[in-house]
Amino acid sequence: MSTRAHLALGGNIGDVAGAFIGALQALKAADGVTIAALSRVYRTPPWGVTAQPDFLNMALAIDTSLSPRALLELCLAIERAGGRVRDMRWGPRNLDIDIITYDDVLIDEPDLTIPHPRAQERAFVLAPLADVARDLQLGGMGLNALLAQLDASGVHVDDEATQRVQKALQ
Ligand code: A4P
Ligand code: MG
Repeated sequence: MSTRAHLALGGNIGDVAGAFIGALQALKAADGVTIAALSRVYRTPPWGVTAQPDFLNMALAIDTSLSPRALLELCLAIERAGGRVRDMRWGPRNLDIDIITYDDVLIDEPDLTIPHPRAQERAFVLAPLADVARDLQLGGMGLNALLAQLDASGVHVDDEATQRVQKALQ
């Protein structure tokens, strides 16, 4: 039994593309997870706390036999292994892994909300997600319709980081 889920990766300290590669290799090696598709890597202006460096963001589709909670635990363990540094909400971090969707499952618990409650407002999540899940809907709306409501002008594909990640994951 396998479930399609979507993850979003972000970071803005240190070698973020390198941290993405480490996270993707760990996901690939994890029991019960198969990577189905990788988005391109995007360079994005900081959202929330704006006085911080640009982020790199990407998304992926996975097929998993893990429960949502086991998948969260795996993502948090990979963040920790990646040397996650986090002092401030929405502040700088080297690696952030968010679960955006888990099939069409809805979860609203203190430490786990799926779909991710802020994904719809974030071009840095929606643009990469559209690479791997063109027909996905969030809150009943398609990704492109959601993106059209947002200012995505600063969100650009980073070709160099994209090539580096794709090459490492071949
Ligand atoms: N948690 C609950 N639901 C989920 C979920 N669906 N996926 C809990 C993952 N985690 C989930 O996470 C804190 C806790 O959220 C986890 O331990 C888990 O139990 P966090 O990532 O440390 O949260 P945070 O940073 O305090 O707040 P928030 O809003 O979740 O931050 P985000 O969403 O991680 O955003 N700008 C750009 N351009 N690109 C970015 O990637 N990222 C952030 C941080 C701010 N600005 C950004 C970016
Ligand atoms: Mg997070």
